Amino acid sequence: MSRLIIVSNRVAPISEGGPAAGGLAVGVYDALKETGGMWFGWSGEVVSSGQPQLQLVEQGPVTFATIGLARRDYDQYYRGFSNATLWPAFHYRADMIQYDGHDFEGYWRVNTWLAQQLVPLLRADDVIWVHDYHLIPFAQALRAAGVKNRIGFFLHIPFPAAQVLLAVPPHRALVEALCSFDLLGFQTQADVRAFCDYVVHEAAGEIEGAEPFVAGAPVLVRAFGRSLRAAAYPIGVYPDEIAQLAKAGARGKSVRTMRQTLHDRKLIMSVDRLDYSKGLVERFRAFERLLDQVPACRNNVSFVQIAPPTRSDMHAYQDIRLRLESELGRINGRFAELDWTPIRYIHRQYERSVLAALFRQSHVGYVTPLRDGMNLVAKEYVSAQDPDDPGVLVLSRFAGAADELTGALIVNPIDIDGMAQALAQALSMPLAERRARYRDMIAQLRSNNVSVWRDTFLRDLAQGNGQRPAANAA
Ligand code: GDG
Repeated sequence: MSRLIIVSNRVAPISEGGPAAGGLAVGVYDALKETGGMWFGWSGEVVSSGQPQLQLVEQGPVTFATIGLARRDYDQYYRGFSNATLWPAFHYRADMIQYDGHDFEGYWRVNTWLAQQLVPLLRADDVIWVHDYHLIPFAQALRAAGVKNRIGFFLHIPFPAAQVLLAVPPHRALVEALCSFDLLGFQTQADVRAFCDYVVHEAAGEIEGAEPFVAGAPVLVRAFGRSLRAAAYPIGVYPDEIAQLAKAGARGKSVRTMRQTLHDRKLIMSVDRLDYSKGLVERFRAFERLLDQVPACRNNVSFVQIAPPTRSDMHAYQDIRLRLESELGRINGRFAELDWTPIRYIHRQYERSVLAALFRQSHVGYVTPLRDGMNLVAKEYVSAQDPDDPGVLVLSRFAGAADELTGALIVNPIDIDGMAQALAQALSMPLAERRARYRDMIAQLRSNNVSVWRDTFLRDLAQGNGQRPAANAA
């Protein structure tokens, strides 16, 4: 069996309890543990003097190959083009896109340099799986260095509609670079459709194969003189492991203390990195609307928002934090009682087991991003429920997870009244309906867990780009 090489911007620092916050880290580490192989990428360190050095650490079946970034590279590649240009553009926030040509050059330069660091570690039959928007030019750089291995790419965030992508000045170079991969994986069919639409209408390319763009039946793409394949591979979780974690965690101290301070109140629960794509301000306002419109909820419902910091050295992230905390103060000031705080907001990370246990304790999982590639929290919330007395998921239609979790109450996060109504419905939903919705969702999560996601992608990658026969892989 070929060795698997995972390439991602950040190689997650692994501790006993698994990787720290971040969907990519959780999904990829779980996958690599099963197959063994190498995980290559940035160590998370910014090196202030001298050349960054590659470090190799073996941990069981996984080799971690990490390297630091020079300050200028971090600023241009990571903070600049990846997170100030691509992240807002790919989340449909054309109003927030910042563009600097030097950052774009830095993005390309760092991708080329990282690819050159990987080349000496490669064997002829390795299968290379590159992850996410930081590394779009990676295959082009490997090909330029003579690498002929199979190279696949999975985009964890949405692929935007062509009209939004056109706002990124070097859009053509990006899509051309994507066409150097053998297989492109997206979270949803809508993302595949958006990519194909760009290829056909903006790059005079051709698509063979038809909708629905399902995993296991990729379409053939011909563009920029290359052939490749593309399909949707919705990322999953391990629902049974999460359920175990949730059951065990319920006996832990944090959860017991929490239950005591809640008394008999119902609990609404949200967990997100503090990112402007996650719709936190709108979510707080919809909870406020619920308290306005359903007085019985006052002092009878508590909303806990856990929002660990992310990219906090960027202005856009400092702004969203200020806006959120100002809304929080206003809403709590308006409704709080001496013995009740409506929104408990925690700007810190918790252990996975505590989160899972809190999900199980809560009556509503409130997951309402403005845009999200998939959203693993939605899947983790459902997984953590008690099958006999499950909570209700309130889920944004703009999360990729909404395609699969049809048993959720699906909301539009812009529609504050609609979200308040969904919360009211979730809080009073009869047990039989909660069970039926849960059964529907948990069956879906079990049938498309993270192993299925990985195996389907890797199986399709092994079949090549639709042009070269598989025997010519190395
Ligand atoms: C990207 C895409 C896509 C959160 N807080 C803590 C914590 N987390 C964990 C959650 C979950 C993960 O981080 C977050 O994953 P999401 O999927 O919700 O969102 P992103 O980080 O934006 O991930 C996303 C994902 O990649 C995978 O493809 O679904 O659309 O944007 O697992 O539980 N974990 C711990 N403490 C926390 O405080 N331990």
